Amino acid sequence: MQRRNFLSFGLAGITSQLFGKSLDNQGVKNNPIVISTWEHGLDANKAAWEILSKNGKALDAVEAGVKVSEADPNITTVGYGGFPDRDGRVTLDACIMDENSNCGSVAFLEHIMHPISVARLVMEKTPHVMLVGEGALDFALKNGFKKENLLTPVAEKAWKEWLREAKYEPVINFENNHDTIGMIALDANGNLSGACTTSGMSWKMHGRVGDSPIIGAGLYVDNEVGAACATGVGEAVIRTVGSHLVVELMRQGKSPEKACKAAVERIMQRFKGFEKIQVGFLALNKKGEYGAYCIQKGFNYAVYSGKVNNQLFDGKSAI
Ligand code: SD4
Repeated sequence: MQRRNFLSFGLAGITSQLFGKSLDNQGVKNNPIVISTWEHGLDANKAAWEILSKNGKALDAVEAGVKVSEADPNITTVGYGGFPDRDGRVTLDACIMDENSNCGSVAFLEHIMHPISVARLVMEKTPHVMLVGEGALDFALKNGFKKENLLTPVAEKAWKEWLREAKYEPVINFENNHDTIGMIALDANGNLSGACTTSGMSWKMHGRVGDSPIIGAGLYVDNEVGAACATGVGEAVIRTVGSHLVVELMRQGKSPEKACKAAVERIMQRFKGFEKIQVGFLALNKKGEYGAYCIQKGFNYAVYSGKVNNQLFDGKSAI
């Protein structure tokens, strides 16, 4: 008897090693996948896939993935190198959510290269979901994060140029205004997690917070159904609690793309002047199906899975 048990466990172990799949979590087996917004999602996906392809957790994958964008000074819309607000201050928003509906968020955070990791710590170490401004900074510093200058010479120059006219007019798909990274992953155990991080709209008012750190707006994960994230003008996304809406529409049976489309249409019904703004949603369901939809042409997203080798796709658009 004991020998038979030993043999069957041994075989299960060998099979799982061979096929690279985990057999825990009640035997659920899945093909991992990670998807993320915009072209810089390609580099971010690579870091996430490193973890997912070794049967790592979706939560660890999304954190590691978006950290790549946060640390890249050439991405002027996320983390280090992000364009500042109209007072020349780089203020960051980020949130993270796991398969158990645990979530953490930071907003209006300055001087910290990896707001997503602070958001994760808020989730794991505090009784709260969201910390903002100085409170978030104090919390980060007490937990070993370093205070850094995130305003790069390029961002400072762009800000000084903007100051000459000081006109606040977000430009559709202009990379400085619409390049938040939202990332969603499904791991080998069939668990979903997501992360979203941004420096927000360039030249925003000091203190402005967008949708990206708001659970339900910039990101939402429901491990029963799927997950969604948003990019574009946060004011429009918050008004419709966009990512939560997408997940609820998937719960009602819509495919990821159809759910994103319906959420975009809701914004277009409610938001006067939608012709002048971009909003894009990206979604993944529990089966690993994904899709996107946006108001304007020009939104793309990156997919990495066992079947898709880190490719960029165009989101369908309403206009
Ligand atoms: C915001 N949604 O702060 C963010 C901006 C963005 O791609 O998505 N940029 O409103």
